[in-house]
This record gives sequence, structure tokens and C-alpha cells, in this order.
Amino acid sequence: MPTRNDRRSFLLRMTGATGTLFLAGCERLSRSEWFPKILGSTEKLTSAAQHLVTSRKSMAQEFSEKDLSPTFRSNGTASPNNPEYQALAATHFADWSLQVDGLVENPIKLTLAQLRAMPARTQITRHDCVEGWSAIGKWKGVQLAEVLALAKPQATAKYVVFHCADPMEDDGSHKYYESVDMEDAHHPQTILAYEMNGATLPVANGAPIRVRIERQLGYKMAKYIMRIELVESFAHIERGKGGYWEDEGYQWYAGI
Ligand SMILES: Nc1nc2c(c(=O)[nH]1)N[C@H]1C(S)=C(S)[C@@H](COP(=O)(O)O)O[C@H]1N2
Ligand SMILES: [Mo]
Repeated sequence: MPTRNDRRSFLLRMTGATGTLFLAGCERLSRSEWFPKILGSTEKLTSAAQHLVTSRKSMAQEFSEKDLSPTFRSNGTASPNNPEYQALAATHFADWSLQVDGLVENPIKLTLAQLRAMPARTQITRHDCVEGWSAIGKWKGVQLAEVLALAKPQATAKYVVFHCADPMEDDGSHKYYESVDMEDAHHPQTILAYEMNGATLPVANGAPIRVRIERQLGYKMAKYIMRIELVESFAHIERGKGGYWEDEGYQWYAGI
């Protein structure tokens, strides 16, 4: 069994310069949901270590129904402070649509009904937040690759940016955003999820859709997605680091 210290030094080795940030979160691990059931086993450490040396195309571990956490908590925004979003939520997102644009041949808008009509993937996976908690949840959604195929990315597109509804400042500015590269965007387990644990995705967990990027840390899994933009660089977006937390100093590649 790895001890907490093993885990901590592992995270420190992985995170390098941002280690202190992660360490602060790790101090809270003992009071968190990290350890129940298989979460204390060597399994994750081994697979995490392997991910450093094996292909990024490898699959994240999938679990079974009996492994599901009793609850999947909400973290960060639980209800976007955004009148436009709240109006969409009031009618269960009947008028919401996902805009896919930027460096694409075919900019599109897809309604929730259209996304739900596309081929679906269901996966039970573990979510790891750097604040020191983990939870296993079941996600159903459409593969991001399917959506991108409809929009036809241009050859110059290098990253996929998720623009979210929730402002991170009280004045409504600095909306949450995140990004991944084309390889992670096309990974089979990268899905735009509209269901969690067999029910419609709750607002607290990112309704109407949130992305799952299963081999990355929790902060990459953007909730309340309104728009997907394909870009060649992040220079024109916020502070240019590819994500809200990256702009605050977190690592862009949050692989585990
Ligand atoms: N739009 C948006 N996406 C977000 C966040 C957020 O505050 N806003 N928090 C991130 C973090 S740090 C984590 S751990 C997960 C939490 O997802 P959950 O609320 O389903 O637990 O969402 C991520 N995606
Ligand atoms: Mo997180």
C-alpha cells in the first residue's frame, strides 16, 4: 500500500514548480473522500506512473456500478451567476445550443436533443480534484470526436477550447474556460456528458453538458459549456494560458 507520503511525493514529483499548490491540497487528503474502497490501493499510483511512460492514447481505468461513490459532490461553481444561463436552465435548456466554431470548415450549433441523438458512450471513472478529493461517477455523453467531425477542424487547429457560462468574478467577468489538445480531444473517453449516475446532469455538476477528459485532473473537466472554439494558440483568450486555473498558475497538461 502506498502511504500518504508516497502519494504526496509522487504528486510533488509530477507537479514540479507548482508543487506547493498541490501540497496544500494534499494536506487535506486525510479528511477527504480519497481513501475509501479501492482509492487507497496501489492501482491508481501504478497506472498513474505508467501513464508517464506509456502512450497518451491509453484508456483511463473504468469501474463497475458497485464502485460508484455514494454521492458525486459539486466543486467550484454550483450554479452560474449568469442571467442568460439561469434563463436557459429555467426551461431545462430547451433553448440552449452548443456553438462549435473557430478554426473549423463548418461552424455548427447543436441543441441538447441533437447531441442526445448522436451515438452515446457510458463510462464509470474516477475524478481526481487537486483540492484533495476523488469520486467515482458514471457519465453518459457523446464523444467529442463525433462533434468535431461534424464541424471539420481545419489543419491549423491545435487546441479545443471550452467556453463556460460561469463568471469567476462578481462583476460577471472572467468566465471559466479550459482547453485540450487535438489528441486528448479525440480520445475515445473524451465525452460531452449530459447524464451523471443515470440521471440528467444536474446544474451543480455542469448542466446541460460538461466534458470528461478521463486521464486529466478535475479542473480540466469544464462544466456549463456554451461554446467550443478550435484555435491555433491561446493568445487571444483571457490571460493566454489555456484555462482559468492555468491563468492562475496551474499546469496546462494535467495528465494523471
Ligand atoms: N465551468 C466550470 N467548470 C469546472 C469548475 C468550475 O468552477 N466551473 N470546477 C472544476 C473543478 S476544480 C472540478 S474538481 C470539477 C468539479 O466537478 P463537479 O462539480 O461535478 O464535482 O469541475 C471543474 N470544472
Ligand atoms: Mo478540482
